[in-house]
Amino acid sequence: METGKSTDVGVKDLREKLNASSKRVKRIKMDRTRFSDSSDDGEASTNSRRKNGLRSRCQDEDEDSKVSYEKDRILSDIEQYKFFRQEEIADIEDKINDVVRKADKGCFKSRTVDRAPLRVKYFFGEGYTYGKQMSGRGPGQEKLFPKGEIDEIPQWVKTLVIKPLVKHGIVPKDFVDSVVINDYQQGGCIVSHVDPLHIFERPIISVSFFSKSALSFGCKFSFNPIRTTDPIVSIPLDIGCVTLLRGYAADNVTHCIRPQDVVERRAVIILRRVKQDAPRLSYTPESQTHHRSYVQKENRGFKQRKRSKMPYFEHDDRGESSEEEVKAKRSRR
Ligand SMILES: O=C(O)CCC(=O)C(=O)O
Repeated sequence: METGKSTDVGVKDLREKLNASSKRVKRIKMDRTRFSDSSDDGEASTNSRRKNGLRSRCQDEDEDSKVSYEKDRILSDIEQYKFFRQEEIADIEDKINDVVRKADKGCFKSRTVDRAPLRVKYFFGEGYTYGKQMSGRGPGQEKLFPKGEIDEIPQWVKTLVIKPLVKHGIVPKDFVDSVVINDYQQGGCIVSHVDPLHIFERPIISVSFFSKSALSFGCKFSFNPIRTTDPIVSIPLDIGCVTLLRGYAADNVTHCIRPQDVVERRAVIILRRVKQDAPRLSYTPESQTHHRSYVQKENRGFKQRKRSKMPYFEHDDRGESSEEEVKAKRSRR
């Protein structure tokens, strides 16, 4: 039995309370038509199939209704809220800039900061191996870093971000023990992934800053040059907007930030809770050595990339979401 850990159930309870006092929280009605989704292109390709006489009208209708059913399932497990005021947003953005400055001065532990050319990740509270850091790759292999190897959650995140979420009944007190700040430059992205199911409880909460973007579901990425298929559905990520993913939206479909949806600098604070039984690396001289050499290699690579030509995008290998992506990447290695 889990002790001392609030689970989804606790969140639901609080949300019931929240519903009772819904005047305090303005729930954003998700505009399901504002963003492009696969239905437009779906129609185009459906038309061409019709022309070619490859499929019957019934098959097309079946497919359309499957897509719209999946869209509905995704959207029904997403919540968005807007309650941060302009001044609060500005304060949080200042604090994010402080984090960037501190990291540039080398004030954080090495595993707190993960740099890539068009996005930097800052881990607080808990961090985990992903992408190239993993000896065994692929979803399900991620492990938490040993306790103490990541900087603690900054006090400002607790006061300015988590406290208001608790106050508005969005998360129970003490739910969040892992905070990640992603700082994207224009054209930065996060490839399609599912946040590791064995590492993180649901919901996954995020708050967006600096500029608007979009969270896309069900895209497939291909690289060199980077391209994505059309999403099954995209939702807007406005400045200061809080987004919660759970259920189908969190577990059964991948999500991503597409490079074309980061039109200027953008940051997001991701707030999660690690599972009590999440696998964790132990303190071993070996893991330390492995990590140190990984960081040195990465830093060298980063400097070289910076010196030569910055690539158009950066992706981490996290959440290789489809067989095709895995195969495509392996064939290039
Ligand atoms: O940038 C975002 O809003 C989402 C980022 C994300 O999904 C992740 O870092 O796991």
